Amino acid sequence: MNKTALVTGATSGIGRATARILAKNNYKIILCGRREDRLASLEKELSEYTEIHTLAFDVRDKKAVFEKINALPASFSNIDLLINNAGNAHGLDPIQNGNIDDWDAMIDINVKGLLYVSKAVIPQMMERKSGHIINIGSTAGKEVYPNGNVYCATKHAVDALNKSMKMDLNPYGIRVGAIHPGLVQTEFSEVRFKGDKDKAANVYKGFKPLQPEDIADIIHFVVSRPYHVNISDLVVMASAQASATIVNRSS
Ligand code: NDP
Ligand code: 8X3
Repeated sequence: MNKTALVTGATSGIGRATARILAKNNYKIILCGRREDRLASLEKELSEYTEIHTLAFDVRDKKAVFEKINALPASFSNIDLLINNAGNAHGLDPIQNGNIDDWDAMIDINVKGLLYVSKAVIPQMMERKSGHIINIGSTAGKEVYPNGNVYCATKHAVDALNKSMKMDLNPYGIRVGAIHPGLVQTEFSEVRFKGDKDKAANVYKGFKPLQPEDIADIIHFVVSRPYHVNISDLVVMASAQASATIVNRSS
């Protein structure tokens, strides 16, 4: 029987690329995100390969998260694979100039949203004593960089939650692992810089950044290992990147 994957943040970037590779590898997919037009067009694209179900909700909306996931049709309700991917950075300011709405958004989406979705999905995994959760962290969850403050804090939280989930869910046979990418060329920087495309493009200038498909490919590798193998913590950067602040832009 084909496995079922729920992918948050499937309307763009890493989540969309992951949905695509999983669909082509026989997973049934639950596509999640807020932008319904994008969910619909991805559903249309991927229905050629597999069964697709779409769920439009904001991960910050606790009630909606539980209502939507609890109301999944029977054919999608046993989720084998949860990809906790939805998230963004909002702003890049020194702490003293930080925008409180940006801080709220990052904490509410990247940390609390991930927790809500996990809480909604985990019980049926526990019942079946099987499942796999992939948390998308970041190199920002392993080191901090100037002005990254709250975004880095949320990704450090994802790193901690990943480790904790792995311990707590261990008795239930549920695999848990995180992938921590460095710079990936997605809509991430456009969101961070509030639609400023030039500023966003500068982030990826002068070197070959990771592409969302690179991360999706790694996610597929991780989830296709035999059951006794759990890749629990994986950092991946572009070859030109050595740390959050060291990027060889002449490459
Ligand atoms: P994108 O901006 O391209 O995609 C972000 C996705 O998250 C979208 O599908 C968006 O969907 C969804 N999302 C954002 N806010 C919400 C919300 N409130 N409720 C539901 N869904 C939401 O960025 P990436 O693909 O790059 O980011 C995906 C993950 O990867 C994030 O967790 C990010 O922190 C992480 N990451 C990114 C890196 C990068 O350099 N790009 C590096 C390391 C980690 P919609 O707007 O439709 O709701
Ligand atoms: C995204 C990578 O370096 O912009 O998490 O924080 S970075």
